[in-house]
Amino acid sequence: MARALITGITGQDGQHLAEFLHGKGYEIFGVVKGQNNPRAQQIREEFPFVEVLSGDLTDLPSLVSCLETAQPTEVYNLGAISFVHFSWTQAELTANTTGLGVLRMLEAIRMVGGQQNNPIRFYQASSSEMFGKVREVPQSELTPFHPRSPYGCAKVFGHDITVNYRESYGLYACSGILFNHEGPRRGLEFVTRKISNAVARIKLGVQSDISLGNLDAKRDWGYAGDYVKAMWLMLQQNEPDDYVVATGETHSIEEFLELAFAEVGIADWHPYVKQDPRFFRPAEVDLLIGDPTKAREKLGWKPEVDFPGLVRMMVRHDLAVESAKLSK
Ligand code: NAP
Ligand code: F7E
Repeated sequence: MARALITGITGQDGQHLAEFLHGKGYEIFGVVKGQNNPRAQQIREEFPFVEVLSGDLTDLPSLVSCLETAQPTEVYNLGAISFVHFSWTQAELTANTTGLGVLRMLEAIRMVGGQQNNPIRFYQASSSEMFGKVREVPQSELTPFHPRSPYGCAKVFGHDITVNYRESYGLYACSGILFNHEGPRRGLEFVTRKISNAVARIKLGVQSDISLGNLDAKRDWGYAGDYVKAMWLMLQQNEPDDYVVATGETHSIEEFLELAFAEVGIADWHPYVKQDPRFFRPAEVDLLIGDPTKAREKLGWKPEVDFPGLVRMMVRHDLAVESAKLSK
């Protein structure tokens, strides 16, 4: 039976991936950090088919122990300090978790190995943030990296060490260079969910406005539910490789605002949006747009949810959640 070990199970992608792999009949183990992490209980309640294991990407013995218990056929390394803005505040923690954490997991895999004739396959969650100050548009697997944040620098290390371990030790190790992907499970610190949640609350009269940073930034935004399928597909190929996963379209934050407010019947968003210097970054990534040709041609992957569909899904979800809170 296929067995998957997922780090970052409490995050957006971990939850989508667990749901997807469960549908494929996998036995699933999820790594949760901390001695009393409140999100562990949420995972046990919402995903009873996931066996929760205690582990931390900054603690090699705990990763070895997780692998020994789970005996996985596939490892998905989704755990990370993932909020770019926060990575300037705790750059060392970010380097240790998001960067060195990958090396620790690769070393743990080398130590534990996997079943004979069925070595562990490894997926690394690389990021479009590695392209940073982009050298070309759109960005493909061959575009040079120029990260613009401690997070981006840590992801470049994680990416390079994954490629290096594949080339040095013959591990089946893949890096998915994923562009932004969102959805109702997105953390409230990220701009799309911050907007969808605020729009719902403004519509319901419990919030008057929203403060944002740089509105000129553009992102290639897709739906997280689509992107976890690409992760799985990468581990089902004959040979390990790296793939850009993206929609190939870019949209501005202003376009997101336009569609989100329109969804609740507000035609002009300007009176509700303020700009606050606290939400600007020391260095910015202005124009990310991915070229997913290789993923389409080799994996047969394509996104199902388009940009308006994504905004609609997020706003409707938050409207339902916020309305339910009010009626309690
Ligand atoms: P997320 O929602 O922020 O989840 C991050 C996960 O990492 C959480 O489960 C968190 O656990 C866990 N984590 C943090 N520190 C850890 C540690 N020391 N040891 C073990 N686990 C730790 O992120 P996401 O959006 O699902 O993204 C998944 C992965 O893809 C991340 O590596 C992210 O950097 C990468 N990525 C994301 C995107 C995107 O657009 N979503 C795009 C490209 C790449 P707690 O809940 O306990 O904090
Ligand atoms: O910012 C601008 C901000 O925090 C998007 C992570 O999953 O995707 C994500 O990183 C843009 C930036 O995501 C606010 O300056 C304006 O230009 O939603 P975000 P991100 O930085 O793109 C990549 C691919 C990852 O790998 C990461 O793990 O929006 N922006 N005003 C704002 N951003 C936030 N968060 N809050 C604001 O108020």
